[in-house]
Amino acid sequence: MKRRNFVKKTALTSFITLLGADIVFGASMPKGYTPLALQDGDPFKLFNKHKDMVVLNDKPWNMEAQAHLLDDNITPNDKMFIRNNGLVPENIDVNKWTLTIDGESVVNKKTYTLAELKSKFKHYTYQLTLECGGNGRSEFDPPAKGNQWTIGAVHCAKWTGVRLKDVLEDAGIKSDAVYIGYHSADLHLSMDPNKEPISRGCPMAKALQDETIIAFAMNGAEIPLAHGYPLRLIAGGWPASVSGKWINRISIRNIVHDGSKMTGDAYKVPCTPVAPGEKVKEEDMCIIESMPVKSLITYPKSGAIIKEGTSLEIRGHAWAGELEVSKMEYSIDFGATWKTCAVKKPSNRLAWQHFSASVEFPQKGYYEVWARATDARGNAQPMLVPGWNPKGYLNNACHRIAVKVG
Ligand SMILES: Nc1nc2c(c(=O)[nH]1)N[C@H]1C(S)=C(S)[C@@H](COP(=O)(O)O)O[C@H]1N2
Ligand SMILES: [Mo]
Repeated sequence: MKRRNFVKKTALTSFITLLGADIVFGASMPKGYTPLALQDGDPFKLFNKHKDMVVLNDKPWNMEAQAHLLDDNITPNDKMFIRNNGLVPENIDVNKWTLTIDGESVVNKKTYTLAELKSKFKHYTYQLTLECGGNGRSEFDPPAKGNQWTIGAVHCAKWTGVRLKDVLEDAGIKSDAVYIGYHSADLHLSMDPNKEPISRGCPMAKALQDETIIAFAMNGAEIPLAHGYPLRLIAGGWPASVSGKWINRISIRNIVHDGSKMTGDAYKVPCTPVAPGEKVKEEDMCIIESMPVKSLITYPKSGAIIKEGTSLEIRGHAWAGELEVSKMEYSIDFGATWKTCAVKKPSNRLAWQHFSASVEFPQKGYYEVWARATDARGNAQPMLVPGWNPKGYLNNACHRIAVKVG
């Protein structure tokens, strides 16, 4: 038998990862053959996603959740949105995967294998909220280009890894360090290996926080391929674009990181409010840091019908970037009056918080339940779409669901 006629071991490993099951006779699969279960390119099967997830784009893959899918306290893989800027890396060989720490402000450039990272540094597990900066973009008027996210580009999974701080300190941080920037294995849509789809980062203060980790596990298992397998940076509470997937290099920079999607107007908003549609000069745009206060009603699903005279138990999650949510309210009269919801403490800093309330309706008819969170500094969610900005970021308007009584 000629070995070259058979599927390569690396390809086999990635098929097994995608399928989430061992291919028992995988060694006999012809070279270049794609298992049937993956042939149709069905993204739901491909990424193990729930059938109610909504695909926004397939080149690159982008899909979002619906509010009712996000009801779990800890988001499982099948309900996590996917945001890719490039092509998912193929043929990942974990035994050869390394992470290099370099940059102008590193004392000793270092390269770690996955095994070294795992054995050398202490492991930590945190539940961390990741929301795409463009979540809610679809509501801006005039519209902004880009994925038309509604409300579903947020998740709060449990990540396990080593502290970025411990790894950076092991390599040594020079006193002139201001920023870190990640580099990843995904391929630019143009297939040009010299172009990076995305290479973002954060100031040293965020990089050195306890909860900023280099994760190798999610919800107690390997990180799913679409979410950054085998190694991912996680910086909860900041635009999820800071949380680099498939990372293989982190640079300690003596300037604000200038990688792909750090420059121009990407992930930036006008430093001071502008009129809808206004052109904004690059120097008047500021990099988004902590995400604003926001919440989602995850139960019931919008369109719920209940009997007259019964109360409705609503629940959901609220989050506020680097801050805690201190108050959660709901309204059944389009925001004229508000009542308090019970809101729990987060499981750890930067995890979303659960809220619930028992809602009574005065009579038969159509209602909307609106939810509003307020952060520890007193910032409340706006009832309608907030400050327009050219790229459609940071829409934290109150979420609402429709309810019919009787
Ligand atoms: N390497 C890499 N990391 C990335 C991205 C990407 O395209 N490539 N997308 C970023 C953006 S814009 C977001 S919103 C989150 C999405 O994370 P998720 O797909 O796990 O939900 O990953 C971030 N990290
Ligand atoms: Mo994003």
